[in-house]
Amino acid sequence: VRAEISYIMVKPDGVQRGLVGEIVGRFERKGFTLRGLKLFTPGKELAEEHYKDLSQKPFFKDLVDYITSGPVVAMVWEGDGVVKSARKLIGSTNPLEAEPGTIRGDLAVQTGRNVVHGSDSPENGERETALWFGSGSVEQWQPALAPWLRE
Ligand code: DAT
Ligand code: MG
Repeated sequence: VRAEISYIMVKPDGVQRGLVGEIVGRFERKGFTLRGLKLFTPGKELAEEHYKDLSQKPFFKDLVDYITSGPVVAMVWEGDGVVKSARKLIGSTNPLEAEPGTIRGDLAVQTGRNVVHGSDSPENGERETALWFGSGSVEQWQPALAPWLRE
């Protein structure tokens, strides 16, 4: 079976606020495997495709403007159950409702500036990875620590 992957992104506010290391570190320390990482400013077309399920929402334009407002750090993380676990590490969409200890709970105050994205299903993990990295373009490697993380 194919390894589960999640598309995780530090949004422009997270990059501007110098939170990249903090956020990457949380996924590293948890024990997931980094498969891809790049910094760049996404275009409107990419942002709209990424958030296409929300295209009818009143906040869609603001959301696309925000995501395209500066560089993001696009990442792919792999691991058993990574999609659901990453959502837990990230916390609720509204940072004021996110539990302390989560990224949004610790580092953000507003839904429109919630510093990080995480895929909501394994299917979307694949879809978003293909969208942001191109299919087949993420690295495949075996961390030397793997036997110390999984029996
Ligand atoms: P999540 O990012 O937790 O998966 P989502 O997929 O429902 O949340 O929405 C994507 C992003 O859209 C979210 O991170 C911030 C923005 N957003 C969602 N609901 C919003 C709202 N009610 N008002 C403003 N922005 C919203
Ligand atoms: Mg979502």
